[in-house]
Amino acid sequence: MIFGRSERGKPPVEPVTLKILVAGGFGAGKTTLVGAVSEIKPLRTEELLTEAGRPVDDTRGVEGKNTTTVAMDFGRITLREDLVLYLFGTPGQDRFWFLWDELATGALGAVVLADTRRLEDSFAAVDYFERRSIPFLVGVNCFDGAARYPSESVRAALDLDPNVPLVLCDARNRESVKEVLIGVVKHAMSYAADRRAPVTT
Ligand SMILES: Nc1nc2c(ncn2[C@@H]2O[C@H](COP(=O)(O)OP(=O)(O)OP(=O)(O)O)[C@@H](O)[C@H]2O)c(=O)[nH]1
Ligand SMILES: [Mg+2]
Repeated sequence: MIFGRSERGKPPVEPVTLKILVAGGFGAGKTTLVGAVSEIKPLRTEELLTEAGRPVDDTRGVEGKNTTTVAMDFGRITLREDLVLYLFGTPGQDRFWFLWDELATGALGAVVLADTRRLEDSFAAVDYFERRSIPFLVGVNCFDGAARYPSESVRAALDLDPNVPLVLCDARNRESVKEVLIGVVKHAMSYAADRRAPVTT
């Protein structure tokens, strides 16, 4: 007996896997974001912030924080049955910057998490992706008690190109983080499509 296409069971789909970086300043919520959406137990490389590190670890504004990422966070999320994201959270402190190039290799796009109380901490991440032409989206992590600013002011302060998306999010909330990740995938796809488009004169 011959089955029509619709009668055959759907063949298993081989998902496309994409690598997304989660960057931003110290304590912006990168580890929290990866942990909020990952469907596998996230790999973390947290070390305690110690008294000895006080002169170099600037914890102003994040006084409750007692650990920091020293290598990376790693997590995975299936956005659709045919689309899986591997998330790589970067360390936030300057002294671990040498790891960024390694982590950025092969990344489709990036999320720059920003905390409006320490916006200047995200300048370096914005510069990093701009210089390497890696498409990125800015996620403003709305911490409790932090003042809310209009998106336009945050965009101006970060000197963002008009085509860079900026969204408000809560790094602790799975649905909110999913929106951010969908946003970065869409942005990276349209960025890639624009680059492929033939130049007409
Ligand atoms: N209120 C609130 N707290 C948050 C949010 N995101 C993170 N936090 C808290 O802020 C602190 C810093 O979060 P982390 O996720 O460790 O920040 P990080 O960016 O990974 O930090 P580094 O790896 O040290 O750069 C933690 O104590 C979190 O519980 C948020 O959206 N709202
Ligand atoms: Mg971290």
